[in-house]
Amino acid sequence: MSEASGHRYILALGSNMRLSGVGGPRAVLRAAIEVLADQELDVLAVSPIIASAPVGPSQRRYANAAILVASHLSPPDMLSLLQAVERDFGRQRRGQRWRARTLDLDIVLWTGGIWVSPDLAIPHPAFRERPFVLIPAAQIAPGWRDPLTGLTLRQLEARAV
Ligand code: A4P
Ligand code: MG
Repeated sequence: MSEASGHRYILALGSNMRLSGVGGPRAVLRAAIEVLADQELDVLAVSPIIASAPVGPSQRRYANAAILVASHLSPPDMLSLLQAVERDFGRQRRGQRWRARTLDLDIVLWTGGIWVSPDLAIPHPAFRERPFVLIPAAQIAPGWRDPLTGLTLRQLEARAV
């Protein structure tokens, strides 16, 4: 699609489940990036897909990646789009917390700086402590500065790993 423009976003992708008809977590991420590229955004850069040990209650290893996109969508509209794609990938709730997940899509940063509303915070509140977000994000946008700390993704990555 190419009516993008306006804003740029860094999105984080994670999966630690197979999806029948698609494959394992890496295949899920590749398929999700293809689906996103058909939506109201332009995919400008895709990181390598990394394998990472689970943080939190899940036992299964994750595949993680980050993409840089351009889009006219506002943050709430971008979140709605990402949640619709997550639903398409059959994310299932198990027990009280999200444990294993077919696909998790988070907004890490956007060119508008800080956004805070009841159901959306940008920068993503946890990204500075998460190598599985910082390693791929620093590969596609090393010089992008976190508006809260003033540090670049490369600097945050060096601190976290
Ligand atoms: N929300 C607020 N800000 C944002 C944002 N910037 N981007 C809200 C996306 N969503 C945002 O998210 C819950 C709510 O967060 C959303 O409805 C949205 O309004 P969720 O993804 O539906 O639920 P969750 O995953 O249970 O919560 P949370 O805290 O986002 O989970 P995490 O912290 O993202 O943990 N280990 C490895 N190695 N790799 C991973 O990818 N991922 C998780 C998920 C845990 N461990 C992992 C990985
Ligand atoms: Mg999420």
